[in-house]
Amino acid sequence: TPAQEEAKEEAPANDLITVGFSQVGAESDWRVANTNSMKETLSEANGFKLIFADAQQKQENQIKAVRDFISQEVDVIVIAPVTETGWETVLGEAKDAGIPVIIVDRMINVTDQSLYTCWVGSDFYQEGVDAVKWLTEYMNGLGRGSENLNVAVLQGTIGSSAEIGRTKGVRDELSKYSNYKIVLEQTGEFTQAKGQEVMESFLKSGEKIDILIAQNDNMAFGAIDALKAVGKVPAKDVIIVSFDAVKAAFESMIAGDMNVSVECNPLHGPRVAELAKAIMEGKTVEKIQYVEEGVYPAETAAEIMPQRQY
Ligand code: GYE
Repeated sequence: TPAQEEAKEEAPANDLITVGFSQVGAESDWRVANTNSMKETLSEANGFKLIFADAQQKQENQIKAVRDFISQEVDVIVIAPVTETGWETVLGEAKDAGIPVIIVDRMINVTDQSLYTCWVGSDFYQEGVDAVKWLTEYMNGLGRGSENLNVAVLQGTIGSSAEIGRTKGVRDELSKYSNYKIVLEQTGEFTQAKGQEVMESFLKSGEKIDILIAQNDNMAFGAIDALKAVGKVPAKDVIIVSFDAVKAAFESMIAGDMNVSVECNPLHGPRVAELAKAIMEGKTVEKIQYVEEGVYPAETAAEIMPQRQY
């Protein structure tokens, strides 16, 4: 692209910005899209040398990776943290080494805000609220708005911002309605396999389930398989509310298996590239940056699907 050509001219090969990126893992379609976005943008053509480390969903691996980045004297460290807590020590080491840290996607929970330079990601709490706002309107539209409705929740990785925010947003918004009740809630680790397994156990529990809220699309896909396996019709017998809005979720909605997916945008690469350049030029950057997101119900899926980038 012309932009890449321009970047190439500006950044001679010996001037590449070295970025160490500690990624959560490859647990979901969202994650794969996030990795691709980072790899595509933090390319040599754009003036970067990217060192990529996959943590396999384990924070201890991330801490090791960050220490490696420090000893390799990278210019910038980027972390998509698995969980919010447990970052003080290693970020203190990065600070002592004078290496700026950009946090992407999930947040970290530290008292000393100088331990990272900036963060870019989603408002997970708002996503949870938006999901329930959509749900309650939808149930009203079905004429079921004042029924006693049982909700099952498949949570993401416990202690991750995406889980914490969505859980709280959903609970707070649901608490406004006395007829909605969360009867089952368990983690499916954000993976399809675990989502299916936990949904199977939800179904075996004998609880009546009217609505499933899966904290990401991949767990919803697993749950949909579990429902079909016991002869239930997903999106009808059990309303399916999900998060991320990856391409496969649009396919699932078009197939009639899912009712809604609340968007979570994984395309952080361009934003991170800009931030890394600005930081290297000594500029002050905004500390907290949220990305824009929408809500995509099944009715709009066929029309919107062709425009989706991930
Ligand atoms: O929703 C899920 C992924 O942190 C926003 O992590 C991210 C979440 C995303 O595994 O699919």
